[in-house]
Formats: sequence, C-alpha cells, structure tokens
Amino acid sequence: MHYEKLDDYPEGFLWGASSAAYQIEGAAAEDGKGSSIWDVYAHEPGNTYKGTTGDVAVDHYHRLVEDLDLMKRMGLKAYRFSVAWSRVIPTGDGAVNPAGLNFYARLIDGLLERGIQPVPTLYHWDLPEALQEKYEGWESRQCIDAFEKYCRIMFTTFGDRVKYWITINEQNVFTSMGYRWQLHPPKKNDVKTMFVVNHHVNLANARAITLFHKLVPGGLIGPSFGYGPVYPLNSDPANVLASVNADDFNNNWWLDVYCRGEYPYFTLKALQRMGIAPEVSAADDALLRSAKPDFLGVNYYHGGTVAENRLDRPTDSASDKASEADQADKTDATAKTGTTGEKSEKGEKKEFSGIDPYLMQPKEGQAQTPEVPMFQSMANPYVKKSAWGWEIDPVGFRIALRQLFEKYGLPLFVTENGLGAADKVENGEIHDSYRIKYLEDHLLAMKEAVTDGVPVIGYCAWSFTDLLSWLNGYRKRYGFVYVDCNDEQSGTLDRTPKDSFFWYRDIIKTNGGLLGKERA
Ligand code: BGP
Repeated sequence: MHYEKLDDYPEGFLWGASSAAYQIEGAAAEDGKGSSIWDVYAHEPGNTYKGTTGDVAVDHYHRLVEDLDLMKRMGLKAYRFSVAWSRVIPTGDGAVNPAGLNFYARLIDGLLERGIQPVPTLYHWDLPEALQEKYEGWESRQCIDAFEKYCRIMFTTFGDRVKYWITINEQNVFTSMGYRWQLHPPKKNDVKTMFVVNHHVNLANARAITLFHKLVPGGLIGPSFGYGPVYPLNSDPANVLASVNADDFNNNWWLDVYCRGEYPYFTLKALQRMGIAPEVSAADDALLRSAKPDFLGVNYYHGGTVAENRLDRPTDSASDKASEADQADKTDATAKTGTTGEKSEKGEKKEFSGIDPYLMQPKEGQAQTPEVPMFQSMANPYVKKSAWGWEIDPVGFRIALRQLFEKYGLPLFVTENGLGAADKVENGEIHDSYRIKYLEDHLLAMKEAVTDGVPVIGYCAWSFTDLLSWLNGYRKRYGFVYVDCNDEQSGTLDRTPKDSFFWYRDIIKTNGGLLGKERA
C-alpha cells in the first residue's frame, strides 16, 4: 500500500530512547550492589572486545542528574532503562539493598519531575551472580521464585508511579547466546538445557505479569522481543516452506507463548522428535495460558532471509553463492571497522565484529542443530548492511509491525531500534547524518504501519547515550549523546549531544511532523 498522505502519529505518542543497566551504570560494586553474571563474565579474558567491562561503563550511576537534564533538553516523553536486579537484591533472593532501590527511586522521580515516562525493564540479562552459583541460574525453577520476589519489590515500591513496565529483554537472544553459541554467560553449548532455561524464563515472565496485574491495577506490562520478519530466498516453494519453518522456530517459539500461552505446534513436535523439547506440566500450561501481556515490546534491527536446508545441497547452488557473498561481506565489514579479532584463553581466534545474535547459524559439524532440517540463513541481496554487517531494512520494520499486530492483536511498543556506528568527533561536534537517515527511514516506515492501522504506543530508539556494547566495546556507538569513552576505558566520560540529538528533539517536538521534510 502506498499513501498520498500518512496519518499523524497518535496524540501522546511515547517518543523515547533506551538503555540497559549493565551497559551504562558502572558503579558495579558500589553502595552494596552484588555482582551479576555479566560482571563476572566480562572479567574473564577473551570474553569481550578488548576485555571491556561494565565496571564504569558510561558512569550513569554518578552522572544521573546530568543525563536526566539532557533527556529533558531533548524533550523525551519516555525513557526505557533496565533495573540491575543485583543492585536491588545483591544475592538475588536475599535481603533488599535500600541504597540500590534508592538509586532507581531517584531515577524514576527525576524522570517524572521532567515530564518523562519511566519504562523500566526488569531483566536485561544481568542475572545476580549469586543465583548462578546457588542454582545454576535459570536452569533451576528456584530462579523463577527469586524473580517473582524481586518483581514484587519493584511493583510495590514503584507501581504507584510507573505505568509502563517491561518484563524480559530479548529472551530469544540471551538464551541462545548463553546456552548455545557460548557468547554470553554462562557460555554453554547445550541445546536441551537452552530449551529448559527458555521454558523457565517463560514461566518467570508469566508469574511477573500475573503478579503485576494483581498489584498494579491500571499499569501496563509486556516482554520486549527481538523480532525480525523472515523472507524466503525466492518463490521456490521449498524456500517458502523454509521461511515458514524459520518464522516458527525464530519468532513464534517465543511469541506464541507470551501472547497465546502455548508453544507453536510444529516446532514443538520437531523438538519432541529430537528429544530436546521442554517438559510442560499441567500447572505450567495453566500459568502460561492465564498470563497475558498488555502490549508487546518490539526490538527491531532487521529480519532475515532463508532457504531450504538440503543436506545434499550441491556446492554451486544459488544459495551457496549467496552464502559466500554474505561471508565476504562480513569479512569486509570486519576490515572496515578495523576489528582484528582477539585470541581467547584457549588460543582460538575470536571475531567480535559481525556477531549478529539474530542470524547466528550452526557451524559445519556443530553438534545439536535443531533447525538444520528446517531452514538455512542466507544473504539478502536487496538490503544494505551496517559497518557491523547488520542488514538495514526499514520496510522490514513496517512488515514486522504489521505481522505482529495481525498475529497477536496487542498494542505494540517499539523498545529498541537504532544504528551502531563508529562516530567521529570533529571540532567537538559529531555529525552523524547516517544515524539520522537510518532513524528517519525507520520512523517513516513505522508511520506507514500506523497509517495501515497498527496501534503503536511508543518508540524508544537504541540508545540515549553511547554505551557499552555487550561484545563490541565502546566504539560501536548508538547514542544521541556522545560519551568520551574508548576501548581502553580511559576517556573523560564527558557528554556531547550529536547532530541526531537535535534532529530527534525536533521530531519529538512536532510529533513526527518533520519526518521526510527538508530541514533548514
Ligand atoms: C540488543 C540488546 C541491547 C543492545 C543492542 C545492540 O539485542 O537488547 O542491549 O546491545 O542489541 O547490540 P550490539 O551492542 O551488540 O550492537
């Protein structure tokens, strides 16, 4: 559908920006905070780019007021941040740390005083280390009880002031990176365990939502999912079937549980056949079916393209060529961004560039590859890529919003979208026209989705300030505000608004009216 004129963004649209505790706060061991699994993981040699850690990050903990003032200056209507569970309950399920709660009280009250809606995420990957040690973290159901206890504290403390809440960030990413690809803690490669963990997180999400609805009437809560539409490589029915499989395996596997309370039938069958499906008790089933989110948080970076995965595929097939092109592109991206890779403790070379959690694929001969008979990821020749090899696909954003609303009928809240780039400071200024272009194209695509009729309640760009990328250090920047930090972790941490800061301020001021218009 093409429109002569697009609808306006709705009144009260939540124009925002996002962050996550581990990536910005620093103060990793201050004021009684306990360690998280990321505090420990980042300190083990070879796990992160140049050994970067969140010990100081961008020091948001100490620069709270400065950051809040910058948010007000930009005119933000919403700010999505995450709460470090181990700051609130240092041992994960023991005593509450009043200083930790007080930090979030200052943040939330500071936002409200400035007319900004706080949007806390309860779990953005930084599990208290004590829970990992005591129970093997999410492998145990005790972790679900601990999460519920922590949520209760958050809801009873802040439910009177905070309307929008996110339960879990990108469950698809942290479970696969942590239990399959060995790139996040606890660095395991065990698909069966990955599905157990995933099931437990589903239950934790459902328990949090159920509790929230009891304790915070009038509030709204939902998970944030890393969503990408799946395209077939072409109209070959075998590839179309592969795209149906991939959508089920990569998207429905989580979304059907969140929104319908059940695992998708075909993927569940396939996993059962392989002996790696999670066990769902009658009580689990009842809980999952009864807990419904009020909205769906959507993190959109890009989708993916797939083809049939024929195990006897001839080497010169079109898709193999596309795959080679993809590989070449990734290598090129690595060269462009100057990543040389690092040696891990064991000595094998490890590339931190080009890691794309949404498109990870089993390597040849890698054990336990449930999707092998279902599909194979391919390069998409129609879309450009960022310097880190992530596809740039604003039309896919509109498709994503359409598909999600059509499938689940829930209002959507875009909780992440943005461009990672190596920004340069020129005479004290940062001219990030590429980021403005990226955001503008995506905001226009979202406006088209809104005109199509999709109810979108807000958009939080990733990210407000520059911050620590989990695996890419500080040079892969996403922020509207430049932070003087580097991979040697020796910058001044001074803040400087980029060109995109002023551009987004004007977009917010006009409720999106300036999108696609010439600017002076
Ligand atoms: C999402 C995470 C964010 C952020 C973003 C960019 O998956 O929820 O926390 O990290 O991706 O990722 P990266 O820094 O790897 O480019």
